Amino acid sequence: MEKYYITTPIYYASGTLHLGHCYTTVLADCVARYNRSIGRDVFFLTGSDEHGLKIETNAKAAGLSPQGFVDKIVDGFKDVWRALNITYDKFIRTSDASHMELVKKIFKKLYDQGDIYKGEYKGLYCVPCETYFAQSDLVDGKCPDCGRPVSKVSEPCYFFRLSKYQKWLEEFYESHPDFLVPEARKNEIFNNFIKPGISDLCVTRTTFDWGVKVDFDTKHVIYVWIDALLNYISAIGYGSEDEKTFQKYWPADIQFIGRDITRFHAIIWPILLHAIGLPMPKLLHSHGFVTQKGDKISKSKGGGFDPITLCNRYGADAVRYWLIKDGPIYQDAPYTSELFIKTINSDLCNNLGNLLSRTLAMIEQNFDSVPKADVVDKDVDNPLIDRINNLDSKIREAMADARIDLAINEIFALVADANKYVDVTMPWALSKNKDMKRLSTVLYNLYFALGSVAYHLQSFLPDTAAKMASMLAQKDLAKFKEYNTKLYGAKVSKGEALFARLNVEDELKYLESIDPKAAKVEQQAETVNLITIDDFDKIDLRVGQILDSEKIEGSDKLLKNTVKIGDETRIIVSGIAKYYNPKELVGKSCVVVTNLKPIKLRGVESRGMILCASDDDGNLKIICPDGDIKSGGQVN
Ligand code: ME8
Repeated sequence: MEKYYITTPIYYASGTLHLGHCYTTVLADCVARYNRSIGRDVFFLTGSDEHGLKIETNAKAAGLSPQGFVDKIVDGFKDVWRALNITYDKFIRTSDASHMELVKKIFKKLYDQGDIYKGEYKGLYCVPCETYFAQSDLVDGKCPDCGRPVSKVSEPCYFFRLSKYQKWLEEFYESHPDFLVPEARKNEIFNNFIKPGISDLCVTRTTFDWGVKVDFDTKHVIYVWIDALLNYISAIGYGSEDEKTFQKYWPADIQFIGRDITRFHAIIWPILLHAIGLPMPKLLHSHGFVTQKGDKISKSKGGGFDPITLCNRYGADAVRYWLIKDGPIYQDAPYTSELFIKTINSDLCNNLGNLLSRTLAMIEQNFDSVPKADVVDKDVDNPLIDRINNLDSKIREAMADARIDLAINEIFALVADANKYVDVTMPWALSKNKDMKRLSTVLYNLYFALGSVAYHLQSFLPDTAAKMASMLAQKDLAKFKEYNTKLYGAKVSKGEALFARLNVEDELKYLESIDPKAAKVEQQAETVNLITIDDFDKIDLRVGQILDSEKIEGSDKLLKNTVKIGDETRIIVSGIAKYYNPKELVGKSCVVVTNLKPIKLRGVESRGMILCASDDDGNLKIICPDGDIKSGGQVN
């Protein structure tokens, strides 16, 4: 049996999970279920990341020991996964003794082989992100990832000699162009973080206690990211007495991660594995964020509805469906309660639920049981039958690239075709006209189409598939894999609606009442970006021409540009060095905010701002007028 090893990130046990967190795990669960359904021997891993200063601090604030604190949080994680029907095979905790043993062992091995060395770390650290930054990484002096202040730290520490593996990593990416998807994110990582040179990484801390200690120098706690990344191999027994599971499942076939943790997985992780002589995972799948108000949903920024509350009220499948259909497979995707409720109503309740109940009602009203197909109208029937028969290969194709979004859309394309088939064949008219022979065929085909939908939904919406199986009176949904005319005679039962129709207004009120903080963030989403024309008029935008541009010494981000705006020439510093070679900019037109307060960056006074456009895939371009406009021209 072919093995298939799937991992999610291990979630920080510093607080509860929100809807954004659920995205990764729901994706992974769909992939796990799908691969089991095609006969693979799946190992699906998730878990919790339990060490670090943030957890130590949160535990203290809660009046608990760190272990007592994470135990409670982890129980909550498991409740969320239960509510969402997540079928993980193992839940790894970084506080597991076997995991901690392996982290120590690998650290020692790397030290012994010269990959880890002792030095002095001086720099900046963001506690919530557990990440060190160089001054040039900061945005407005704050953490580039979470926007919070960073702390200055100076301490003896051990460094991981990542720089030694620079050439190897470059060659690895060049020879494995499909290692990291989406491609745009891979290019961003490669061009902006690998190519310019990888620095050695400080991999221990001495300022807190809660973590895995370096066993030959116990003042030092191992950096949480080294600790955390190793979960993917400790969980399957690497380095233990019995490595059978590891031997069977490593390398991972797919590792799901969010875009904020891609750098760690795309640089440190491969180097770590290579340094200890292990093969690389086959695929890193990096998704975007579920956003609210244009921002990543995060507890610290205002919440996100509690996944268990949503599952209890709307069913796990409603939440799963919304996440996989409209979620951020590659690009960020916004969540609003309205979108959520409307999607349930239109796709699940109307398109699927109504089709099912109407079909079953017509079978019950006109026949004892599912009728045998009789009179065929090839022109009308065959497109539906073809869609049923092609579905398996279309889903296989989508799932080979982990495109869970495309797979679910294929299933709902069959639902849409079946609804069209109802419109064209008009079974209620056939019944009225007593054309029972044609009606038999039409209802049989609709029955089969619904069976096919249920069969394929098993990997994505398991509760719905099970309910449908019972209503269709077929225990073994695999019978619907390929169209045939043998499944007549089943005693269907219409039962309750698959998905209750929701009153949008009532539900929005309900959601607001249970989570006012999250609802407030959503409401702001609608109004916060609106400014008046007077606000806009305050900004003086002009066309400028870049006369010269050069790198600012000591910064890998900043360019010092000399810009002509009408009769005036100004120096404007912009953080675009990673996207433009200075020479490329000379002569270009651009749009400048001219009335911005001057600011000193790396000792250079910057007067104004050059406007740029960027996207989630890491592209950035300066904005230019579409044709010749003299410098100094107004932009409005
Ligand atoms: O990063 N939308 O843990 P974590 C989509 N412990 N995904 C989101 C999200 C959102 N709004 N917010 C978070 C960690 N995520 C580390 C991982 S792995 C060796 C260590 C995703 O709990 C995020 O991108 O902060 C990440 O993939 C996962 O949730 C866990 O985040």
